[in-house]
Amino acid sequence: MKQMIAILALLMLQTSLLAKERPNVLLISIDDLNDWTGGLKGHPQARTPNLDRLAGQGTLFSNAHCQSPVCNPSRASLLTGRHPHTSGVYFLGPDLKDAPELSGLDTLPERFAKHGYSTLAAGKIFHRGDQRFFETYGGSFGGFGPRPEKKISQPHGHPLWDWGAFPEKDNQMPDFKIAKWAVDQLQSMPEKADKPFFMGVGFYRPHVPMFAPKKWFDLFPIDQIQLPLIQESDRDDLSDYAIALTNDKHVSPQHEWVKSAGQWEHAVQSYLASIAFADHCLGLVLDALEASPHRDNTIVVLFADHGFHLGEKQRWAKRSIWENGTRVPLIISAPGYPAKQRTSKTAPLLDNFPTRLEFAELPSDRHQEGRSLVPLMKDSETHWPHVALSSFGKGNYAVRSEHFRYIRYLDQSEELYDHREDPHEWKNLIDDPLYSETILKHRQFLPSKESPVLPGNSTGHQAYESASRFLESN
Ligand SMILES: [Ca+2]
Ligand SMILES: [Ca+2]
Repeated sequence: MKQMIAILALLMLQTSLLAKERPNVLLISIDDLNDWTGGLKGHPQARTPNLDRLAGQGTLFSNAHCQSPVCNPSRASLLTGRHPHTSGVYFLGPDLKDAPELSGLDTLPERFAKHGYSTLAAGKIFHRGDQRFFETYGGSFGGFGPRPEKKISQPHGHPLWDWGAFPEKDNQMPDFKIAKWAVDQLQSMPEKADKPFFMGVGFYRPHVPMFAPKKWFDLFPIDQIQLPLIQESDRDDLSDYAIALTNDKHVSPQHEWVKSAGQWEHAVQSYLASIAFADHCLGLVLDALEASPHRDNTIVVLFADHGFHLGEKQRWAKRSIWENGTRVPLIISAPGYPAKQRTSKTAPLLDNFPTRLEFAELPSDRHQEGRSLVPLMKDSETHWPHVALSSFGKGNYAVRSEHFRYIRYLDQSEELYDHREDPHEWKNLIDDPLYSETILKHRQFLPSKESPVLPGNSTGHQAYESASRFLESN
């Protein structure tokens, strides 16, 4: 008996030692941030010194893409490692716990908790209900933030759709409070804790309303704002279905309205200001990590959940499977891995789950639909024939490889873009015989099995249903 107790005690000691040696994980998300960052160069005026600093400490995946251009399905996919076409969670609803394919699965923080991590978060990591998935949840601190009594710029439409300088001070902003919460945690967490930590920090800007204090707007004088490059005839080579799917029944403003109301520059300024503010909040957290005893034993992962149009293809916001809708920042910094690294190999956000498991030396999970990105962090030029699949409703898919984007919609219309020559995706090459082999190759990545769309009444559901009127003629 004594011997058994001694063996047990030794085993427990070993387990706790192992746990202590494991790296901490800091998972940072930025809501609705497209490629307007210093590293991705989506807009020449984007000001993101702290994202750039983090990229300098690790690997910037310059060709990273969400699996769905909507918050809920993108995050559900990343946090469970399942594609939307596997789960049926294609749109803003249902909640991942109401999807039969996902309800019994560990989410990423739950998996880490099972393996001896303490898990904590504040802000928006999951689309909603973060407190269900973390042992400690600091709060949303007001989420999308305070709003003025009267809308500033867009009087009509969805209550969240507005932009302008508001409120007065940084400390009135939820993201600032979330950053302060994370700073407090990093400062108070002892160096020799019993368990490593998995901390989520989810920022809400630049998601609408695109509000930030005036000083962030002052960085981008309105008379110097550069509008996104667009081609007036860009939509002429798209199917009616593609245009309807990405415009009809959407809650975002119509591009014609934005232009005629003289708001285009102001909205671009507001997005840039919101990004600069979110980046500032990120900087507070990075400073605290660097000043803490955890700096050399913490993996930092930063992602945004999907892209955002600001007039490109004559449309606004998310909910498209073009480059503007799917390209996101993804940065991973890990102790012992190269710094200042950049790779243009394709990285789906879905790969985050298996990547985290490998870093923390937790058992791999063969049911994961992504793959670990660790080989790319060891050698950014390694052979990587993998693609990112993004969907917007069953039957609507984009396949993004290193150089191409191939799209096929439910009406069977298709698009192909060559990013080596056409970074704005202006020229649909689908009928160009020079690309027939490339098209065939990309078609092979379309899923052979698709879950039906789980019901809901979101903008995505409505747009998807509305666009279906074009199917009858085919
Ligand atoms: Ca989002
Ligand atoms: Ca075009």
